[in-house]
Amino acid sequence: MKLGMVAMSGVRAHNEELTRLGLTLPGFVERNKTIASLPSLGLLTLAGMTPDNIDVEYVEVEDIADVDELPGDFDVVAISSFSAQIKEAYALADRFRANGVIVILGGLHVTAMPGEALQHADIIVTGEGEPAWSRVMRDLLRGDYQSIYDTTGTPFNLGSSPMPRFELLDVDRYNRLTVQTQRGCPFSCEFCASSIRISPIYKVKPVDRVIAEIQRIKEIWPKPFIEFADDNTFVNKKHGKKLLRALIPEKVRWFTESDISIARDDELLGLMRDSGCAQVLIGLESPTAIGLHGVEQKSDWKAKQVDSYLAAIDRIQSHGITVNGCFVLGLDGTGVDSFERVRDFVSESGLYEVQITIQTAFPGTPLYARLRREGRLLDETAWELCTLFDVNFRPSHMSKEELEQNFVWLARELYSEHASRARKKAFFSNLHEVRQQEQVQRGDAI
Ligand code: B12
Repeated sequence: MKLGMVAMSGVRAHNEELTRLGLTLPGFVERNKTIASLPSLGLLTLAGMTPDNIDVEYVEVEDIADVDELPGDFDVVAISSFSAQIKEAYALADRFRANGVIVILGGLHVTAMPGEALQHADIIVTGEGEPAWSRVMRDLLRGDYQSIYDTTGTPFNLGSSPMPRFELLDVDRYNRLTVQTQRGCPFSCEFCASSIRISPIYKVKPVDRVIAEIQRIKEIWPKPFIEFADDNTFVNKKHGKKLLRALIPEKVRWFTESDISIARDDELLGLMRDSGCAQVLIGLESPTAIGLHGVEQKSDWKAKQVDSYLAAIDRIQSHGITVNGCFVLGLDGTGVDSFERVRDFVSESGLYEVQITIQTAFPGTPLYARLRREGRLLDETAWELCTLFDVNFRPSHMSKEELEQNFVWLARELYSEHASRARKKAFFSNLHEVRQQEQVQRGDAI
């Protein structure tokens, strides 16, 4: 049996002005180049638990309009995709099926919309892929399979994680590779469409397994840059420190996502620096409590942190770790003044890097359910708008057009060559000052 792992790849935006801007603004171009080339870790992971008697090939499809001939000579294909490209994934699946190829679909969108996905697949897997994969493969080999394998009630133990088959990749195509150290998040943000939707409980992968994955990557790429495909790496500070200590001898540069609480732990920050952390991405979401109220649904945690943002960014960056602060525009309660507030906060904070996105109602999220109830979704199944750069709902305190136009304005302000350069310069001069102060305190200057 020949199995094709087909990853939908590349980045997307429908907003034409923004797409045009993306081609010209240096900050935007740089960020897009960095993230656009990442492989599907989900498929590589499942490839790692596929029996040896099945031939596996990994293929990436960026734009189905470019696919004249279907890739490979497969008996079965497993297609991965997120909401933004799900319609393209369905079109591809339909073509494979018309050619007699068995199609398996799974992942975040399929878990949120199983009925829809089933119309384009022979088999769907909802929830995490690992608990179902061996059964799916066994049933396929026997020629007797089910149409739905639902793992939502059987959480996967990351201690049994298979080794992703990184060797299936043509590594020259990538500027970084991903490793996952955890799934889920202890917080519950209304808009979050990430791993919490398939793994409601926060869980970590044992340190030795993470290190084994990095060592495997180093066999095919001696000095890799690692992006942790995590949502919130350092929730458990004790585990985080253990991971960081084990990372130090690996001598890799890495990037991850975390919440702001890391700023309160100097030992953790020191270990992050010593183990090669190049950047940590933090969802600040809004510089004002207005936008943050109600975002985190368990204890309004995000709104409670906003007063500490400036000091926290300063603390993290003073350890030589750059912070990529993420802001969501169009949050309920925020109006047209929110764009200037973000711009001003970014320059006041000294953030090295910034990411702005538009609030997006992804299927399966509490936000989607609420906006649907309130009749505020512009089109309930316009999944192609789930790009984080397009508007798929009616904002509460501005019009859709105001949100779009001001977003483009903010992108111009933040990603101009001048602004990007000023942020980098400010980071290094602050760091220089911190180092000098430390020297004086230690008495080195005398
Ligand atoms: C790496 C990454 C990318 C990469 C690689 C994408 C790829 N081909 O896999 C790139 C840079 C290309 C990318 C692009 C985009 N991304 Co992205 N990305 C991520 C990131 C950081 C990590 C994903 C990951 O590797 N997870 C680890 C793996 C192991 O988990 P997994 O993929 O969910 O797979 C598991 C299950 O879902 C399941 N499974 C998955 N696929 C399949 C397939 C089959 C057949 C089966 C059986 C099971 C199965 O089994 C796996 C093991 O349990 C996440 C954020 C995060 N921290 O998770 C965002 C994230 C997935 N991206 C997101 C978005 C919005 C985008 C873009 C739309 C951005 C844009 N404007 O272009 C595009 C979409 C392009 C597309 N291909 O559809 C959203 C998706 C939300 C959603 N529900 O759709 C996320 C969650 C971030 C967010 N802010 O919310 N992304």
